[in-house]
Amino acid sequence: MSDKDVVVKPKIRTRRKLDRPRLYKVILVNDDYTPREFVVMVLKAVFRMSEETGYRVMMTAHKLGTSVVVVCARDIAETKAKEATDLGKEAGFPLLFTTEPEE
Ligand code: TYC
Repeated sequence: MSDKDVVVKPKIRTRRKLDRPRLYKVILVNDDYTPREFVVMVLKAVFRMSEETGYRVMMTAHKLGTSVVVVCARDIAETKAKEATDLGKEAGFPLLFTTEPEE
C-alpha cells in the first residue's frame, strides 16, 4: 500500500453528553426581607411568568429555601440571574438568583 492510500476507518459511536452544551438552572433563593409581591413582580418581568406561576415559584423558595426558575443555555441563565438580582439590589432588597449546571 503506498502513502496515498489512506484508509479511513468509519467511526461509529453513540452520542455522548459532551456533544451538547450543558444546560443551566436559574435558582431563586429565599431571604427574610424581600416582599413576596416584589419577588413575583421580578419573576414576571425577567422570566415572563404569569402571576400564578410566579406566585408558585416564589412560594416554593419561601417554604423550601430555593426554587428552580428556568433551565436554559448558560449565557441566558447568567444574564437573567444578574438582571433579576440587580432589580432587587436597586430597590434595596437582598433578593438573589444563582445559576448551576444541570446534572
Ligand atoms: N421570604 C420572603 C418574605 O417572607 C419572601 C421571599 C420569597 C423572598 C422568595 C425571597 O426568593 C424569595 N417576605
